[in-house]
Amino acid sequence: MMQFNKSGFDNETLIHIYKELLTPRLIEEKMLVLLRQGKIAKWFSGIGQEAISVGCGMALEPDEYILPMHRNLGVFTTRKIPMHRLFSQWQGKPGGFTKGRDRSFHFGTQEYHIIGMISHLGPQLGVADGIALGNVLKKNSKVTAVFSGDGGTSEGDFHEALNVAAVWDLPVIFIIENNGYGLSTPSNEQFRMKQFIDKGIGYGMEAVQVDGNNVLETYSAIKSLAASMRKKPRPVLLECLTFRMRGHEEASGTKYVPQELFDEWSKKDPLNNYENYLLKEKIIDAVLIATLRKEIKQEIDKNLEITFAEENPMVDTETELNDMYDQASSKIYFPSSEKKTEKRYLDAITDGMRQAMQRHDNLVIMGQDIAEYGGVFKATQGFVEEFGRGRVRNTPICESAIVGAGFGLSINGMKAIVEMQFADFVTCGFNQIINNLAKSHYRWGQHADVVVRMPTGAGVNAGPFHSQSNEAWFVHTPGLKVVYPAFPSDAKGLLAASIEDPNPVLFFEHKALYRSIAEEVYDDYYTTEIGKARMVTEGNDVTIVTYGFGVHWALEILNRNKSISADLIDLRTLLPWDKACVENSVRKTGRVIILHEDTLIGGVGGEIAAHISEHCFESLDAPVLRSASLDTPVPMNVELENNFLPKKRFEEQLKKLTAY
Ligand SMILES: Cc1ncc(C[n+]2csc(CCOP(=O)(O)OP(=O)(O)O)c2C)c(N)n1
Repeated sequence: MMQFNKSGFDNETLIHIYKELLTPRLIEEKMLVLLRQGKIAKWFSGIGQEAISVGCGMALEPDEYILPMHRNLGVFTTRKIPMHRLFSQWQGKPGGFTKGRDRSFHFGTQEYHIIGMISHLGPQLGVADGIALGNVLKKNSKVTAVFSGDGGTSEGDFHEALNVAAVWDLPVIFIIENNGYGLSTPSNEQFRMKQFIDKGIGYGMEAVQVDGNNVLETYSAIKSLAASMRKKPRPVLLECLTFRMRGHEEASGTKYVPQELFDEWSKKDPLNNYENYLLKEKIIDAVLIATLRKEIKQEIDKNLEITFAEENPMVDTETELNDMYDQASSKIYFPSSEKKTEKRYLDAITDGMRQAMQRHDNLVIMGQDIAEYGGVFKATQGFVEEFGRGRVRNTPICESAIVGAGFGLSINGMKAIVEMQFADFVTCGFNQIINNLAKSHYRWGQHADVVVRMPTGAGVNAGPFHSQSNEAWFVHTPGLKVVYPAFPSDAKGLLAASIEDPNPVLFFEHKALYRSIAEEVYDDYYTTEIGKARMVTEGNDVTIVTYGFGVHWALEILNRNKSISADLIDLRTLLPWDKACVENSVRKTGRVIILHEDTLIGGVGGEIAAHISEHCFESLDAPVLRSASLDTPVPMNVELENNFLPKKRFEEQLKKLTAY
């Protein structure tokens, strides 16, 4: 018999908790009926685990963020989201939260301070860190709760997020629903430690274990932890022991779970036990139970009618495409004085960032070794002294959690710059960029105000892992912006524009340009429009479309070959790219070569070449050429590296093209 401790609870509260526990159970029972009737397609059941969601939903303040998972219906119902909105969300109807674009619990809502999951099970943990960091910086004494299944804890994201939260004393309750299975895989094939609270010591973090099926225990534990964390910010790991009483999702069945486990855990059902306890204590009676059940069922039926009566979303391609970005107009800032000083490419970046930090006191920079050390390239030298360690943050080596934290800051009304120490290391933060930053606006209207700075490129004899050009990965991802300046003045203006822009921007900075080029750059703050190319030289024979270091190679080669009269286009932004500028030039010259430092296959050049063939075919006097690095990793030895890079081949191709 489950033991309940009702001291500190009045009867009204105890009944209220009962109702909150009953609601998700009855919704789920209805969903199972609808599933059998073929009226819904898929269902992830949380039956048997409701005491955790409900305890959490009730324990936190309504404006404290909760990041639930796929079995946490009780969080949504406890936060009083109208049921028909949930049903419409599950049915892909417009009354849901994602305009029919995402399913089940994959949505967030600022109105209810719930930030839903993406499928990948771990990324929400780092996002919770960012939300909590925002609260710490705002000094608003709020806690954040985030859920993980026991299976999800095997992901690197779990480790990274707990580690960051511990190092930064972030007030996050990491709630682990230990239900014994990750899909069909039992715990003993997932991890070796006996219990999750044993991990606390490894992270230097308090860890608490509760009976996850006892709603008074989950509620009290979370309430008292939250109260204490509001006073003394720190993360806590909360392990809730529970069991999944149905299959992973309804179609997967339960054959892989021994019957004895169901028998054992059905005796521990959170709702039945609590109900029996309240009956025994004479706090409720059979009549009240029947009345409450009837009321909730009526509410469910009434709300289902609203959803079923709703039309499917109107299909409008333009809306689909427009919603990829937050369209909030990005104002162009002009320098307020003409004063210019010679700045190297790196100085221009530092200058743009510093002025943005001065203008936006909600802007936070995070990266490895960026604080007192100033970053490996010294882009943030002196920033700690000027802006403090709160906003200029050395991070552990946790790219995924830190990009996720950038998103969390943005959710919490802040702005973030994340410095990759080298662009190559973005692979470790890839998921957060591709699946969280890029897709959140389209999915549920949440912008991701994050700039990821990417020191990129070869020519520094640093070999395959410190020299890559990986912009094409991101150009292929709708929802991102990809910016790549070639000159100091653009580096400053475009970085400032990227920071102003509420959308996620991958900002590429060529390492070999940092200290090798300089020009007169405005001292004042200004922005350069994203998505606009720059015509570097004008001519009539040929169009060269390039960006980054390619611009400087092309300039050098044109200087050596004065007889070639070329439009040299520096794209400056790769997503969205300036199609009009390229088309106009190609229509004038009839010949075009696209040059990039990235490797050939699947590079940005392929996309541009295809566009030109499709839209400028009648103007072409020669085949569209591409010049790119060899399709190999970037080799270290200087001669091998020079052979890898396209500069020499480009010169030959250019001459061939003009002679065609
Ligand atoms: C990165 C990733 N790998 C695999 C999956 C497929 N998958 C979805 S849920 C799940 C099991 C999750 O188990 P657990 O975290 O314990 O949560 P539970 O379902 O038990 O609540 C798996 C393997 C996924 N969604 N994401």
